[in-house]
Amino acid sequence: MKFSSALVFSACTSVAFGHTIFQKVSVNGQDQGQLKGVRATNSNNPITNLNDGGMACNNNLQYKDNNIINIPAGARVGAWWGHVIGGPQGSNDPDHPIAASHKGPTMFYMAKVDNAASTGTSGLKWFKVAEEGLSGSKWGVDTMIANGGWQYFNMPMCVASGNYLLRVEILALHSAYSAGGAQVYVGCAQINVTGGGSSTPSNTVSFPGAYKSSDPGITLNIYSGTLPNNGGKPYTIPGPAVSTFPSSCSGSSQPPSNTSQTPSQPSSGAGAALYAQCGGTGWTGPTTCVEGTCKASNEYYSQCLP
Ligand SMILES: [Cu+2]
Repeated sequence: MKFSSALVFSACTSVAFGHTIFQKVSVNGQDQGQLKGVRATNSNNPITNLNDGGMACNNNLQYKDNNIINIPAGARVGAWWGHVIGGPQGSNDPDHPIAASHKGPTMFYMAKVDNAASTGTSGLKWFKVAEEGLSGSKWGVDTMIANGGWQYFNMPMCVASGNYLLRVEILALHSAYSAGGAQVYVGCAQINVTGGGSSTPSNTVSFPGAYKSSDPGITLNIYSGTLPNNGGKPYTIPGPAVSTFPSSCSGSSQPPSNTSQTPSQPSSGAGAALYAQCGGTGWTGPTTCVEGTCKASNEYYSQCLP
């Protein structure tokens, strides 16, 4: 029974159970607003066909507006995931932001576009700007859950200024022991990088096309006994290497002095905005809500909900 231990962790194969949806962005700790400037589906089902056109920015986009989110080069950028649109499903949802069984890497890609609000997704050239795979027994997904659904990266200082689609991805590997079992969760944000340089990476890929089921990081059994630690072996994140950028770039502005490696938190004494974080382990920001009521999703994350 090679896969018996995997089955313990793979309860989430039925519809709408434990899946997740990307649905908002933060910039240097400032929540940009629920469903603002993002392309989000209302289905939390994963994509499992690696040739699906939705591999770029998902399918059946229910939430797509004309907002473009300004992001200074060097900013700390967050992408937020919830089990359903708005966050938890019901008042006590252990599968928000995603079921803990859904171990796997998290990634960010970007593609240069003329107009982030209106562009299509076919033919785009995607470069990877960040990834978190497996470290010891901790996966990128574990970090996202510990952060209350937030997945972070630092916008490169010298990336060319201008419009991009930002592709946010979670790859859940709990059922990846057979081909077609890896679950791709993906969504995109419409962004405009300001104060950057002129660097445009050349190691780009296409979505669909970048991943194959024969990739070592796509079809594999991550379980050793009951531990989802890939048997203690290194895990190879799919896709290209993270792009590198020059350490200094002409024509760029200096980073704001308050840019830090850790997310800054809203300091307004007036309370958190609707859907913003209002509590949880380690939270030092506002614990009251300007709008809505502060409700705990789990020990790590409370959120202002209507
Ligand atoms: Cu799931």
